Amino acid sequence: MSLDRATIEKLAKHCEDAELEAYEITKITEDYPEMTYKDAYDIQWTARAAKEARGHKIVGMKMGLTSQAKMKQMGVSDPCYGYLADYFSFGDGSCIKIDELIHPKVEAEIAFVLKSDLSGPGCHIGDVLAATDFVMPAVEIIDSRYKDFKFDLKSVIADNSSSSRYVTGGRMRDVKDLDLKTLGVVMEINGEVVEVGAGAAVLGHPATAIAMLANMLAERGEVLKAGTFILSGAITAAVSVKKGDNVTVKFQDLGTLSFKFI
Ligand code: 0L1
Ligand code: MG
Repeated sequence: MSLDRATIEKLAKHCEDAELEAYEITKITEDYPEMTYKDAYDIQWTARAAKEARGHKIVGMKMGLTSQAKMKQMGVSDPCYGYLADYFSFGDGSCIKIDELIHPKVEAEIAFVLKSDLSGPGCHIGDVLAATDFVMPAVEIIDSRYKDFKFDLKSVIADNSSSSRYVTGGRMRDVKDLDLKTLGVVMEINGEVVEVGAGAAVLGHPATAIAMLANMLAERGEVLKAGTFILSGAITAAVSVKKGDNVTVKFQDLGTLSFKFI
């Protein structure tokens, strides 16, 4: 049974207040076990509309839980998506205020920027590669609002799939010149290698995650417009960070990006 509109709005505010004021909440399915996947996305889209109504711009999308290892760890069988708001976005060399976040973790990702619209159903990796203007390095900073990062898939979807900040840098490249499946990544924190990975960690190929996003959005009648920036999902495991940490990620063929938590 679906939640009513008033409850969807109440829960959207509940999750968004926790994001804006950086405090933990318990997973919402504990109080609303009857919540459906559609309710979860309705909550996410309602919080997104609230940000836009306050003058924020939605600057992109993200796919989450895209690695088999992470899906297994969380006991879920499907990835999820979220939106990226203007104030989530940081450039290479930035300082990110950790006190605005709860328990952030960093994960290396490949970002796609589209040159033509992409829509489902039936969207596949070939459609994605043909519609991609360029790819570039990114690091996502995830920050589940749920206590101890403990959640289920519906709760995490309602919480905008843990989106909080992201950093872009390095070099933009044409996908024709790269093998995104074998593209390697080395993540260092304070000069120490903490994670390594390759693009295939993302559903076998990062473009698969973009196709999946187009197909999931089609269920709501939504299309990925030309120019959309999309984080395709984590290549590395997510690593917890603390104040003062310097994060550097080296991407094969795409350059390096660095930033600091202050
Ligand atoms: O971007 C991600 O893969 C994270 C999605 C949400 C799950 C989490 O917070 O770990
Ligand atoms: Mg991510």
